[in-house]
Amino acid sequence: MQNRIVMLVDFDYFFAQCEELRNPTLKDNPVVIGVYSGRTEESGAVSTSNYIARKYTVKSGMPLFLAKRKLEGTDAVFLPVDHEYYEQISYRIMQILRGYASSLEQVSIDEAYLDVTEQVQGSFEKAKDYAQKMKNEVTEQVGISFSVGVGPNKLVAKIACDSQKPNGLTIVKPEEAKTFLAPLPVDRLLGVGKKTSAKMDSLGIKTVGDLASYNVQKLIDIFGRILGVYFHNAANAVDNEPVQEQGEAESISRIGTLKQDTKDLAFILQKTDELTDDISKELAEKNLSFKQVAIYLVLTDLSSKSRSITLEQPAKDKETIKKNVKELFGKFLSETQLEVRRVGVKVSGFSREEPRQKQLTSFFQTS
Ligand code: DCP
Ligand code: CA
Ligand code: CA
Repeated sequence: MQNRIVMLVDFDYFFAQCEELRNPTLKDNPVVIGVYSGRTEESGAVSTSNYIARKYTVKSGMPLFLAKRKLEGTDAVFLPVDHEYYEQISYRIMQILRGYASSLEQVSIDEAYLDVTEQVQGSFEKAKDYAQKMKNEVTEQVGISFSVGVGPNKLVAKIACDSQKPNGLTIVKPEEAKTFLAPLPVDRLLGVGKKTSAKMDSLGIKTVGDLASYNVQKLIDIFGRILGVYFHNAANAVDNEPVQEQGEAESISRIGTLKQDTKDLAFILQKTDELTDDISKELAEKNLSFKQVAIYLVLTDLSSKSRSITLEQPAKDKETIKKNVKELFGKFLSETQLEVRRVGVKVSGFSREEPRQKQLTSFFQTS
């Protein structure tokens, strides 16, 4: 295979940066974006925060009350997620980035891989100026900063990007890739979770370097052929996965009309459960996980409303949809006097489980 040049772009403190964009006076304050569960005014988790808030050790996923405590005495600003607005900004940036690549693979609302091999004629020197030009254009056109990792494949580009944030530009040339990965803990590799890293630890494998020099046949005996070969290759910075356009729907939704107008939660949930079963089949067929669950409803005065919730972790099961739909409707019904006529359920924020079986198999065959 010809030498490739792959970039991973990851927008900086994305939801919080979007909020700063529409209200620049926030820039000097700690900013925390919260996913409010709605149970009480305080309950919920931190979606993300700007870097000023991070100095006070605020982290994604942390309970909001804890973030509040850490930021006590500061002029911190807490805002709820506004997913639609972030989607719009994301879309505009992705459109600009597309112009810079032969192919672009969006992996989440704030991340995309770009294959720029042809654009920079395979030169890592040129890639640096090229990435800088891309950053400048997005800053000028949209006003959002991002970090970018440049490497010979997706695996190296991703880890390069993570190594320097925010507003980073990190280049790892093919000949530097192995040394670059070697000191990192093994769980930085895609597909090495808690269980696997504990197992590796018991084998004396702590770093990616340890894994790279571990006997591949032993890895195969322990983890099976597909995973064993994958771990061996990944640790040695070998990754032939192409940058693939997804070209897929960004959400899956179903909508239906109730047999009668109602304010009865149980009656509504009968309908939304049917819709959810249907959505869940499509998710399974496409092997997608989702990060957002939304409800849509039309009231008796024909006004339509929607409410959504962002999960802390991607999920793929029906029960998660049903639970969140129930919460969203429960909350909504307590706030309105009108009856509901039509209801809808939507999931979005898709990702695929990684490493995918298919991905690993093709990896195995080509390496
Ligand atoms: N997000 C979330 N819950 C999490 C993690 C992230 O809702 N537990 C959302 C908010 C983030 C967005 O996804 O803005 C992108 O996630 P990143 O992990 O890329 O984090 P940020 O972009 O916020 O920060 P960084 O500058 O570290 O990339
Ligand atoms: Ca980000
Ligand atoms: Ca990200």
